[in-house]
Amino acid sequence: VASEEKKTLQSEAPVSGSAPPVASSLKIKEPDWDDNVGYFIKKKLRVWCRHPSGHWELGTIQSTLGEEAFVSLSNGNVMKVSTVELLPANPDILEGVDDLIQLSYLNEPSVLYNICIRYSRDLIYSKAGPVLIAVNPFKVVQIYGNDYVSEYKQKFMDRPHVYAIADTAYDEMMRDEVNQSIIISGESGAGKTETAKISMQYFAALGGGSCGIENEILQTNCILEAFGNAKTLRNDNSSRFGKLIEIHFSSLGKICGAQIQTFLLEKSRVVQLANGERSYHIFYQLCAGASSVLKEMLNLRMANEYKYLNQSDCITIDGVDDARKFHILMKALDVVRICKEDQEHIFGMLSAILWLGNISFLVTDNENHVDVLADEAVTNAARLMGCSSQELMLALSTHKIQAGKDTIAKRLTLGQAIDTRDALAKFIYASLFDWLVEQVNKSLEVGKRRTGRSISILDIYGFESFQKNSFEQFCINYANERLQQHFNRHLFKLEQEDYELDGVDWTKVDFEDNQECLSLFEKKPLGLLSLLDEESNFPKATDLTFANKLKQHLNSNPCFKGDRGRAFTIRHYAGEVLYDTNGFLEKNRDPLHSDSIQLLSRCSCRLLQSFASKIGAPDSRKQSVGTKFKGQLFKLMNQLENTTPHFIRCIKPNTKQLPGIYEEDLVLQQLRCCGVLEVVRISRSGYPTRMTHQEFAGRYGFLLSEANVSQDPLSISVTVLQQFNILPEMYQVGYTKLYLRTGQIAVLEDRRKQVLQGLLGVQKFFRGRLS
Ligand code: AD9
Ligand code: MG
Repeated sequence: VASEEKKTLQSEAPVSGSAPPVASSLKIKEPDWDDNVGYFIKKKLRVWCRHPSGHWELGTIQSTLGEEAFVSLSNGNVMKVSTVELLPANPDILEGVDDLIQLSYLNEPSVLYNICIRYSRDLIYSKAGPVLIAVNPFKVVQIYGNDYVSEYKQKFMDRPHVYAIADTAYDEMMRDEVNQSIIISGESGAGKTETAKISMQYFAALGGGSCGIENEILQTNCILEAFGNAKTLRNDNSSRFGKLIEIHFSSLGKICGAQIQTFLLEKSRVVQLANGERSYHIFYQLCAGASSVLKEMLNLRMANEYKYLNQSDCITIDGVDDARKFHILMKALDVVRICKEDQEHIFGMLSAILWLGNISFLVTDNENHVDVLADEAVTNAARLMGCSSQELMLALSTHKIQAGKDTIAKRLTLGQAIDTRDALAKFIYASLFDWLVEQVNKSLEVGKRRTGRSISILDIYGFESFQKNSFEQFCINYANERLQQHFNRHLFKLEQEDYELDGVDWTKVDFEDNQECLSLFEKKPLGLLSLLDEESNFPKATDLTFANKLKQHLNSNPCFKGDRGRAFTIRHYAGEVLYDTNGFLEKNRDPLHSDSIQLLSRCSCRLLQSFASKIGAPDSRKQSVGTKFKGQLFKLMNQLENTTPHFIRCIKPNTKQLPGIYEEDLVLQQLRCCGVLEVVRISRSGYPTRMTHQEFAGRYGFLLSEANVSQDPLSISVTVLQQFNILPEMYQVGYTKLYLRTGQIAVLEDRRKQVLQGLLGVQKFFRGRLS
């Protein structure tokens, strides 16, 4: 039965890279296309026609016959296609525009092509209305550094760029005294972390660059990446935690401190690796880069001698020098003022974890009970932790249980002993990570935290859909649902509410609200997280009983679908994902036995004692991993809701991590997932430029030829619009604001400039005459 179950799981699983089902509303309608085929033929205008393979090609229609068209392609061939397989293409002049909303036709091939053309010219950034699209170049592109920072700072450059987003956030923060956020999303390997670093570099450069607090903030990247990133099959430097860095600015606009929050580090990676992947970089860096003195002090060996590291046949990364990285890391630790003694503690802890992984067990009876093999692994681990080998061996092979007044030691089976050992290693690593973040934060917290002048940068794991999806993907995708809602609410809901409040006539644009999917996760008592907690607390429960419980209670929810055996499907905003509940309960409980906690609290290592006291404190009723994560996300969303958000969507152009390759299907799937096409549609059908009547009258009122009879800003505004022949469908007049369609403000600005230059000329003329 088990193997049967496995088969169905795999054959039905959505494969990352294949297009998820997309709601039909995402298709952009071209209202005038059906009537215009004739016009396209007459004028020999370009069209997109779809190959049977699904791939789109440019061509011109030669003739039509009923429902069929003959299209001549650029390679000279003529293709016969059904007219439903045709879409209008944009005129040459719009090829590679900066902002997708400038395109006349917004169908999928047009959007894909525009981004592709730009990518081939190394223009990796584009706009989709208010959203920045960043396509990963997988190579060095010469568009960063101080010269570029000043170009953007001085607004000499208007090409889309992370710097432009950072600059806007900064200006809005200074102008409105409202906290800002830059929210970066995208698949694994799409470039989120690099983009976050590029925006941090921008802010650091504003303050003069490479010294003091600015440098400290930049150095945190290398520390957190060493401890929280790892090589995966998708990204050689994959972040295995979520991160929010909040940068604080003084009233003069200089950086005066920062705080980092991290989310849900993937602990399982410390003890278990998929083939071809690595554990956290720091382990390999330490083994490769430690001096011989340090090596001796820590009983350190080569990376390939440790079971936690050698199990995946992957010790090095092409093009990465771990030893060099270790030296850079040590310098960074100095910069954030982690003293040498603490650094040694950190390295000692890492070495202890590696030796724990080498501890092996001997089965001593036919009930599978074990003893710990007393070898150098035990001696070294115990020495580094600051306990005796005896104590460590006991804690790894027995559990004390209370029997009446007596405590008796129950011997562990092989499986239990391995779990106990691994749980200890994971706990030490995760605690070390949290402790390190705490130390970094202490160092970054310079001034008192001020509100109204901060910019937060969020770099969180993107939506994941693999062949096999487990508890980790469950949490990651839940986080992405929350972020997607924030994105939707901000861009669509607020937009519409704004219009309505101001009395503007606005045809509602429907958008996909994912509230239903979020409720599926969060509802009490019958939501995924509550049911998971309930089952985790139930001693006899198994992953299968959990799956059955979900099916029993949630099958009526449209976002949920029970599957065979332990599997279930969630309809996420970005597509369906099939989860296997195998391991859910254990990962959600994340147990550390009280014997292990006691062992740690008796260790002479100060750090281990403090880790133990945190978890062992009587008031620290242990929360499940899922519930804790939910709490963290709520806090995060609360924080973000009090900021003006700026969104960056990173796109991975290929799965090979190579430059110059643009896989259309892969890009399209990502554009659909992140709602970019939807944003473009809404921005375009709306009125992206808006100004209060005061602002508008103040800026353009003087252009009126006759002295305006009224002083009322609203009538001035309307008169300006009429005098400059702005067509009525190009604007809407609200109670408080004027709403203009794309491009209209440029006409007025142009006119204003001309008039001002004219006035300036007249002034010069008179000055010349007077002097
Ligand atoms: V994950 O979800 O953490 O696995 P990210 O963070 O989205 O992922 P990351 O920023 O790590 O991806 O980018 C992956 C790799 O792409 C980097 O290591 C760089 O080699 C490459 N990259 C990304 N952005 C740029 C860029 N702007 N310029 C050059 C880049 N290379
Ligand atoms: Mg990353």
